[in-house]
This record gives sequence, C-alpha cells and structure tokens, in this order.
Amino acid sequence: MRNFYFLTFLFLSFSIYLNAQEKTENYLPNAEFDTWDTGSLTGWTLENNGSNESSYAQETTNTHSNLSTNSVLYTATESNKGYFTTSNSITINEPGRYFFGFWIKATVANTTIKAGYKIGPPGSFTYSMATIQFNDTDWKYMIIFYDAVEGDIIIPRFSPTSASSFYIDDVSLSQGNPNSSAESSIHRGNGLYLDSPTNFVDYTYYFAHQVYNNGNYGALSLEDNIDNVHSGLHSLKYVTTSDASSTQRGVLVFKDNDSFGIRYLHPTTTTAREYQGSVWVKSPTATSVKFNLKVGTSNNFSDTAIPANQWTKIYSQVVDATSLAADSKIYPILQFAEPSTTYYVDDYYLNWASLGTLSTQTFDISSIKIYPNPADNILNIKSNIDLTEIQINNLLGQKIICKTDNFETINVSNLSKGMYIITMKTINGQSTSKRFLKK
Ligand SMILES: [Ca+2]
Ligand SMILES: [Ca+2]
Repeated sequence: MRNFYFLTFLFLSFSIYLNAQEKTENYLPNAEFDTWDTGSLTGWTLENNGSNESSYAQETTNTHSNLSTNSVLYTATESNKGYFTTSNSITINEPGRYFFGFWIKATVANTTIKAGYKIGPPGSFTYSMATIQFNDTDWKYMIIFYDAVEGDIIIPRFSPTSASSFYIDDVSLSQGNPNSSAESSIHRGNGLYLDSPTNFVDYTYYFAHQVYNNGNYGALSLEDNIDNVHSGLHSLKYVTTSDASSTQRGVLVFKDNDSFGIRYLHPTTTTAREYQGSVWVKSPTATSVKFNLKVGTSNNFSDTAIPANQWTKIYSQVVDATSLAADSKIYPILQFAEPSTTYYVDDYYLNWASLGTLSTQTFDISSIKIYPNPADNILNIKSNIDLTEIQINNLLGQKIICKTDNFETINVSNLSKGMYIITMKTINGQSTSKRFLKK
C-alpha cells in the first residue's frame, strides 16, 4: 500500500509542477549577479561616482548562492560616493509593503554600510536608508522594508559610510513575505546593529507554534544544520508531541504581526484576484502536512502527503479573493497530525494573479482511498484533504455509521457481512461514495 500511495503522490506532484505559476516577483534584475558583460554587471551601476570613488568586481569565491557561481565585490574609497544601485528604477503599480532583501558579507569586521531606497518621482527624491554594522565577516541576510504608494519610483541601493568593501549576493525586492526563507533578519531603523538585541529581529518575530484545541502538540525551533535547510542558512524545525493526532494537531503559524509580520494585506485598489501559497517541507518519515491559507476570516485547508527525507513543495488551495475587503490579512498556517514527527519548513511564497490564472488544483476526490476491501475489523481511509463527515449506509440506504472526527480508521467489526456504501465529505464541500465488502 505504501508504494502505491507514494506513486500517487509523485503523479500529483508532477502535475502541480507543470501547472503552478509563481507570482511572487523579484523586481530586481540579475539578482544572483551571474550575468557580466565585459566586466560590467548587467542591470547594476554606480551612481554619484564622478571620480570613481567606488568600484565593483566579479567574485567567484565568496558567493552565497548554491546554484550560481558569482557574487559581486563592492568596494568604496570614501563615504557617500559611488552608490551601488540597479540601473533602472522600479515603478510601483501596486501599493503595499515591499521588502529589499540581500545577502551581504563584510571583508573585514567592525565596519558599516548603508542600504535602502532612493524614492521618486524624479525631482523630489527622498531616501530611506539604514546603517548596518558588521561585527564579523559572516554572511548576513538583511531585509529593509518600504511602504510604497502607487506611482512611487524606487531604486534599491547600497551607500558606503567609509572606505570599505563587501560581498553582495542574492538580492530581491518583493512584496508579501519579508522572511519567508526563515533567515535571520533585521528591521528598518535609524541604525541597524546586527548584534544589538534591540534591533535584531529573530525568527520568532515571524513564526510561532500555536496551541490547538487548547492543547500543546508541538515545538518550534530554528534549524541551522545545513542538511535540513532548503535555502540560505536556516529553516524552521517543528516537532510534534507523542500525543499529536488529527484532533490534536501541532500548528506552525506564520505570524499575524501588524507591525512587521509575514502576513500580507489584500490591497485597496486590486480587482478580481486569487491567492495561493506554497512552502517546502521535509520530514525523516513519510507523512503529511495540512496547509491552511487563511484569507480574511476564511480557512482554506489542503492536506498533502510527503515522502520521507525529500524536500517537497506543497501548495495551498487557490483562494478566490473577488469579494475580499481591502486590508484583509492573508497568511499561511501549517498543521501536523502525526505524533512524534519532525518537520523542516523553508521558503514560503504567496502567489497571486488574476482570477482563473493560477493553477486550479481542484482536489481529485477519486484519490481518496479505502482499504482493505473486503474489510474485516478496521476500514482505513487515506485522504489528502481534510474530511468533515463519513457515513456508512447499507444497500437499503439505512445509515449504519456516521462519524465527524477520527477519519483515519473506522471500526466495522460490528457490521453484518455484506456490501456497504461509504460516503466521505471533504472540507471543500465535495463528497464521494465507494462500495466496500464486510467479511
Ligand atoms: Ca550569486
Ligand atoms: Ca532558509
């Protein structure tokens, strides 16, 4: 049976990959710094560099990305000259919170750099820059946010505070999820000092374990064993308790944090749109993950099987937000129903698009399995989506068993021998009926 379900999973996974469209955009060009044109970095430039105070060079040793071979070495000779910026500005068509994220590594300890935004329109530029202090020469992940209005013209930039040099890699400007990669982060302020507890924002600012039915069925921590990390230096580790079950779930919340949380606010000016979340999960054992993409007050559950020891990208339902009020919150919740199980979680994305353009991953209700058939004492139910009710009727239509919880197994030992019909309803409102034989 296990092999059969694993094959089913592979098939579902494959079809999802073909259909899914990532809509969380990175607005920055050449973000891995891989494309160089005769020594010039495509998409990037130096501003206010009249006397060539700053320079940049192709770097192939001190790189951050696993999948690319280059980073950039940015060197300044004096403060406030030769800003390292994108060649073109980005015009904001959709108001909301934007996140400038980047990996950076000082070549020597105890130095600073400014990073942030030049904000237009031209002729009335303002600047939103943060000073970052490095006490060591480790790679750091930075996030600097900006609440943009429609028509803003923004240019992410680095600005030297002194003669200094830095390796920079894997930059992004995106909406939606400031720390979806579970890396350590900082927030914008007048001065950002990496090792200052008052300015350093750790993972608990974005992610939390949550009780379920007033019970505690798991624990959350930050994982830094690179074998269990999908991107960067960290992932999230969630371990369920020995009494976790479908009615006692471990819960990992991407926090609803009004000041700087991972949740996304549905924009004011947006017309018909749909949302879908995705996240990478790995477990040492074959198990499943329930993904609730909470949109406003509505819960939208899916349940996806994952194989053992393999990073697997799972998707939420596609949620229609046509009638969603502006500023409604959208954020993901993961639930875990298997006891004493470890889950690693990394790289959450929220994708959105016009109605009908995201992959419609309508749940294939025929994939719900019952076994064994014929059944003797126990009938097992295998479903990749939450069930809300199971009913067993005889062939005369009489209701014999009705359950509204504990759907994995049904005790049929008291049933008379013969044929029965089992009807299963899902949280999506779908239902399916199958026949089984009681021995
Ligand atoms: Ca790179
Ligand atoms: Ca990560």
